[in-house]
Amino acid sequence: MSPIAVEIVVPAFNEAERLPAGLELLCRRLERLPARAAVLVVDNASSDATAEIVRQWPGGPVEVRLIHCAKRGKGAAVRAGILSSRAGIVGFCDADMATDPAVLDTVLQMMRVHPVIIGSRTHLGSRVEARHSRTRSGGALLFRRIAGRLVPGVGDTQCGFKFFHGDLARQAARRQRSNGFAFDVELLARCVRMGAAPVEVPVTWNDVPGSKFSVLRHGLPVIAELARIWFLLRRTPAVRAVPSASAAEIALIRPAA
Ligand SMILES: Nc1nc2c(ncn2[C@@H]2O[C@H](COP(=O)(O)OP(=O)(O)O)[C@@H](O)[C@H]2O)c(=O)[nH]1
Ligand SMILES: [Mg+2]
Repeated sequence: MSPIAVEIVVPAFNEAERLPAGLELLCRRLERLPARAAVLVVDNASSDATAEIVRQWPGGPVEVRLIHCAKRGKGAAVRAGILSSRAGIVGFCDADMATDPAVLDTVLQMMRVHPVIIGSRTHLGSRVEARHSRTRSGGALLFRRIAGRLVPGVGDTQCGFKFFHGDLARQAARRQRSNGFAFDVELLARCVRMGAAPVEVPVTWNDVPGSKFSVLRHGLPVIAELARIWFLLRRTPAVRAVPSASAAEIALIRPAA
């Protein structure tokens, strides 16, 4: 069997409802990729059957592993997943598969050239099927303004669908300090500081009910996290060397027929 070329981290907190359909969809997609893939579900102290669902997931061509992360938060979970990955390409996506994983084929082909590919709901080619509440959309606008300063040139830092050359992701995650919902901004900014410019791809995005994000509970902490990221990055000099996937790792992905 060929080595695992792509690992996908799925942060999951109390996702017993949404995870089975999400994992099923993701695994079906991954089975058809021209590269061997595995899924790393990262749970932190879910009080429902999330962990059990992953433990009992039937074996198949796509291995599904469970990782426990002691620290709470989406950022902490994704960081733990990336750090336990070993593949040449590492990515993450949400348990609800709000971003249609059908775009994975395109993403993998683009990764032969680009070290960071991210889904973007602001891309003109994207199909955004539903919208958030007005309060959340207003908050998102403010967030985008600030995030745009930290990661210039990126229209949508928060679409939960991002792929990286593995060593680059692991180096960025090792430096990542954000544990909450704003962690994407820090992860991307750290990649940029290592010389890797993110490329945005159009996605089909569907707002799946059951979001764990509450404007009331997470709104202010997320803005505070952005301020902290700004402070952290001010003291981080740019590193020149870009760690990228080796030619051998990229060769594991066959060009599209
Ligand atoms: N492990 C872990 N995952 C989380 C946490 N908070 C959110 N997530 C996951 O992050 C992903 C995105 O969350 P979601 O609730 O869909 O947020 P939204 O799409 O931004 O409204 C889902 O897979 C969640 O299960 C957390 O504290 N720990
Ligand atoms: Mg969601």
